[in-house]
Amino acid sequence: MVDLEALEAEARTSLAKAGDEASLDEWRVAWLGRRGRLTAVLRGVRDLPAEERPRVGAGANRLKSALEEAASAHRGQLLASAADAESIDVTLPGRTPPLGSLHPVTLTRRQLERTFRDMGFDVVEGPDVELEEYNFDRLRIPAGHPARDMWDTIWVADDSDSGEGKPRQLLRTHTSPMQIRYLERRDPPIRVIVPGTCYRYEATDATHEWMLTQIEGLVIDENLSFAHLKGTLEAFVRRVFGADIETRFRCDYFPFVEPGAELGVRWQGDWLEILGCGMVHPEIIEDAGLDPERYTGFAFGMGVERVAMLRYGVQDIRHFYRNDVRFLRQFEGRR
Ligand code: FA5
Repeated sequence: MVDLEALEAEARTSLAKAGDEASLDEWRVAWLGRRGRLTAVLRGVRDLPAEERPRVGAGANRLKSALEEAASAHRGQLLASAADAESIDVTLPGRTPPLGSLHPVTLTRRQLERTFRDMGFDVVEGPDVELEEYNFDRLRIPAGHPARDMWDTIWVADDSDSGEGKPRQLLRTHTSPMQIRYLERRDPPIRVIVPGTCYRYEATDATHEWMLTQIEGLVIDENLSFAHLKGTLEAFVRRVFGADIETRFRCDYFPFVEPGAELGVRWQGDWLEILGCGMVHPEIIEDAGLDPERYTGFAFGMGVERVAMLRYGVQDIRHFYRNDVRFLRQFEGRR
């Protein structure tokens, strides 16, 4: 005697346990396959006594279709829950990944560049690794000149055998060599700034770093006087720091300008020197192939970290390149 009801209960219990497609396939083989349990029952019908055959045959056939239906419903459920697990819930709020932000010196450099552009200056860049000739000699600072002490230099070693007698290279100590390079290529009127990194072999303190950013300015034209220098720089400083900023010009010495000056701004009850400047020396104008009687001009070199200190109230210049994210994060979202 075959107990079709017990068989069905067993088949359904084991179907419910099939958690993925592979176990569903195994179940199908075990129950409905060629050697499956139900297939065996159907095959055995012909060996039953004649009066039993109709009941068992019809019942087993019904059970077969019922199990096939149950298996395909179960398969549908498995597919649906797999799709759920992979799907994206578009109703969830978006999350911004951590993106990083611009460095305060970059922010300041960009603001200064924008302001100079608005005032009609072009912007060019020059090499960090420079020839001694441009960094010093052609700026009227020959070897042995005491003014070389103003810029403690990081030299680029040439270890090759042919190094002897070759032009010496260094990491530029200021952006002024670009005055010479620009004058080699361009004719007046000239109104240009040169932002860039400079390097000095010097001890650091709260206002001095060994790596610094400068913005060089060069203006050459007919009939320019010290009044143009002063007017341009004061207008610039007011644009950057506001009309109330207190400034002062003081005499300073740089071999490539005559006269030379420094510009300081009021900072924490004291003065902070932000740039050196002066009228371009007539010999430099002459070396560029121009008539110094006709052309005059002025130049300046501004310290970008110093301006950033004023702008953001940073007490110590050494914070800028320490790479402490707690310091850098304070500038997130600034422009
Ligand atoms: C010069 O470098 C001249 N080339 C500037 C110049 C250009 C004068 C054109 C005349 C004509 P000085 O060494 O003073 O000058 O540097 C210029 C500015 O760079 C300073 O006013 C200061 O703001 C900044 N600076 C200089 N040294 C450092 C330093 N170690 N760390 C941070 N900023 C510095």
